[in-house]
Amino acid sequence: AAVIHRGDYTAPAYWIDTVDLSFDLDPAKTRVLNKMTLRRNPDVEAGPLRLDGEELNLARVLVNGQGTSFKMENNQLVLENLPEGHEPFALEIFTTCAPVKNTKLMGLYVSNESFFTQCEAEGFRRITYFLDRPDVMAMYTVTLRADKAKYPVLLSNGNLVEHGTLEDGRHFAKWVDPHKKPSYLFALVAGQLVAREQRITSRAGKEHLLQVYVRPGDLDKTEHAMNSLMASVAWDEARFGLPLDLERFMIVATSDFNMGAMENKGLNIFNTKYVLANQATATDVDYSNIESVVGHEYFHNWTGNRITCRDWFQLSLKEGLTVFRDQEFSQDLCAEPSARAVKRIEDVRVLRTAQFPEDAGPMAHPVRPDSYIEINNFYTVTIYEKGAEVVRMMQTLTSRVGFAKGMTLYFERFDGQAVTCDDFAQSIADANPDSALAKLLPQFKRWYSQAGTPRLAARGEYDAAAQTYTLHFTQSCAPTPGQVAKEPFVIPVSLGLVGATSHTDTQLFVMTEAAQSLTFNNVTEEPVPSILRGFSAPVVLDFDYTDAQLLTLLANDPDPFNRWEAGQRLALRSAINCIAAGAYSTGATPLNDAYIDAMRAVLRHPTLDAAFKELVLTLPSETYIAEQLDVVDPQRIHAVREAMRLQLATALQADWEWAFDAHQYNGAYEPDPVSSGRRALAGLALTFLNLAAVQSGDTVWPGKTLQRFKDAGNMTDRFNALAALVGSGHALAAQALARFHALFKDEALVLDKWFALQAGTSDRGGQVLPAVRQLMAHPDFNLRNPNRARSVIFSYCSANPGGFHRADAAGYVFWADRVMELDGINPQVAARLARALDRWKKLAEPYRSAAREALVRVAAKVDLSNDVREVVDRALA
Ligand code: B3K
Ligand code: ZN
Repeated sequence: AAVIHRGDYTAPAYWIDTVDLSFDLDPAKTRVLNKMTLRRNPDVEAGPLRLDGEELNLARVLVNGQGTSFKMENNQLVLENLPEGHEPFALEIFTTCAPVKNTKLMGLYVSNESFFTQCEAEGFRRITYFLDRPDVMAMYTVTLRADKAKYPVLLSNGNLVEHGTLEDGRHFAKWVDPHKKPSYLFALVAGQLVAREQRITSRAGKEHLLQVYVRPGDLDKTEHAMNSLMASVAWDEARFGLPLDLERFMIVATSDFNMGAMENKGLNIFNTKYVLANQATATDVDYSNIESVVGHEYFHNWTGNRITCRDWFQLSLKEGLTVFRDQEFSQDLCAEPSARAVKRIEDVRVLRTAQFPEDAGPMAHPVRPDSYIEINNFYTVTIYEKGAEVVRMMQTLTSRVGFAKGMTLYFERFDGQAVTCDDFAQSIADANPDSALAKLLPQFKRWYSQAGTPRLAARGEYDAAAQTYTLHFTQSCAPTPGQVAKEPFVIPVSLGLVGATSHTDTQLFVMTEAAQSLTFNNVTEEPVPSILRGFSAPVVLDFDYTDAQLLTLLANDPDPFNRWEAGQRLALRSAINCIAAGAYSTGATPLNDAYIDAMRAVLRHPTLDAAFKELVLTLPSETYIAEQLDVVDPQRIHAVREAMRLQLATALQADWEWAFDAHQYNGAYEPDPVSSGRRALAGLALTFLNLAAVQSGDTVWPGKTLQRFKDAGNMTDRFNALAALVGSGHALAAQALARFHALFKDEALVLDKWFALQAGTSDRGGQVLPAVRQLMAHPDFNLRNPNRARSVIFSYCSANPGGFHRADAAGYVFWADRVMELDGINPQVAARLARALDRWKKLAEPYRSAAREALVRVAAKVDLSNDVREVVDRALA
């Protein structure tokens, strides 16, 4: 397959100004009439028109109403005899496609007897022949025709300008989008749907209609999505002065969707997982995810849609920026500063457990990649989450007000255009000419061009006589595929000094060289440095803290992020020491008394909030521990972490009992951060109480947990109780699981949780894989539905290292079989699964050889998709 290079970008030979699409919707054979006006691009040498198309049946091509000659060249319709000159001409293309056969869920497809589209990145070419690239922006008019009884609702982008009935029980709707857009933002929906509606008035006094469309029966689960949408509209106006630019803004939910959601102009299409919620079926985490994703897609309306990407190498221009915006949105919705910090810790945890491994593995790529084979493989945590960190550093280097000014300049310069990451960075810098960003811009942009996670090493030196404290910093970055040597990054280091009784204010140190020092004066006692507060840069910080220093930070650091981080470092150190010593047998006690006492102090702390306590008392994940090691024995990591959990459970038993009693609350359900923090801590307490009970043979807590499972007034408490029973391996788990299934057999999203819990549960002697095979044979399992496939297969292969990495290689055999099976159905989903073995080269034997063998078996399949081929070839390279 062809490698596409960023350096090869050329502007298109033609522009498409208008598109008039008519659809006769039919699941087996949908007819698409595409009438365009085009003109030659005067800035580009004249050449043929090459239109992309995939799995289409071509019936007719007319140029200015006349038949014309054309040829087909690898999925392109090539027209050579087009009118000379630069006048616009009309091109009419008539094709058909088969939505019901579309299992890739790209282009036009059928889900639950309704029609949906997904066009980003290159799905529009599966609907009609087109210049399917984001720098071709056109005005769209869309007419939909379909059977009225089967498809009463007909939606597309923009405004509904006409609708009516046709012969034979059919009807039509005509939509005009008032904004020009790239093809990847096109959408249509047709089916039996109902909407929650809300009229709002913007700050500027404009009226808008907001709609959330779902299947009949799901309307009682749309209130939270609508509230999140209203909050998003208000936030973007208040924080960035960006108003809603449409009369009507629609969200539609579908249960068959490859990813989270899609920001089609005025017609966002969502995975049901990120729309539907009520207290009986959704957890606090679901509520919070819905708020983020609704915000994220809405914020794309400006960052992505009004200004879009020139080419797909610029993907982080819209994705990194929009993730940054949705993270800021969720933080700004928090009433308490401590809740903001909790959100920051959660975001960093995602970055470090998913993006750092990506940046250290075979798929490592810069935030602005240099090449790809399949663009769908580059919707990654690097583009999204690391991209967001790069934008966050720009804000840190220009201030919050300065960054907002930069956004304003960006829209003044580029509204309505398809641009690059350079254009964005230049705007932020130019609006802040005196900022550190403006002074360092060329070097700062290495964050876009160099892959890999930089390491920032620091060493402290205290001079008691001179009363100075000096921090000596060095930075480095390991080689990544295709990039051997790296130049120094601009690293904004937010820091302060913490003493036994006092501490300095936070200051910003901007590191630019390979080695640099910073001296503090008038330091009267040897301090503990609190470095990288709030995780001010996406780097690994190496500082040789003593346990005593970490305990000081955990107790006294005014920065909540570093306070949490100190606890994580202590736990990580115990885990690594225990793994290295091989002392991982049953009964091992990796944690020392000082750590246990410190955890008790946090748990019982009178003023810290519950959500923060829950984060501190959650041990680093097996994946995160593995990332710290050069050679990974997943079973040993699993055993050590389990021993640590058991130790926390038993040593703090009385404290967990107190924590559960103090934080369980049976009043009205509210998904706000304070109440959900309380539920999270009560849930963690139950988990530990059940672990301890299984160990001691106690029956009281498992019994109480089962009762709570039965009585719970909301899904968060109910699921936490179920998970506590299942996670402890207690015999009561089986009946709770059966009851849960019976209660929620008609709720697809709840069944996904039921499957995921069992596939992701702690492995005790290899029971998970046989259970996973049984789950796949369950009547409710369906490999074609991405949510369901993920709930079983990904929960096992990607989120259960202790269960997946088996010494007998059966986990890898299962993985290879599923990758190949899924590849025949949905290559995008298969390629995500293929990444579960990204880090195989770090594995100890026998895992390493077995993992390689599984990868080789997949790579040997002849008709593999480009998607999976790119992933496995890079892994084996
Ligand atoms: N922009 C979409 C991603 C579409 C990916 C297609 N493979 C969702 C989002 O980031 O908002
Ligand atoms: Zn996005």
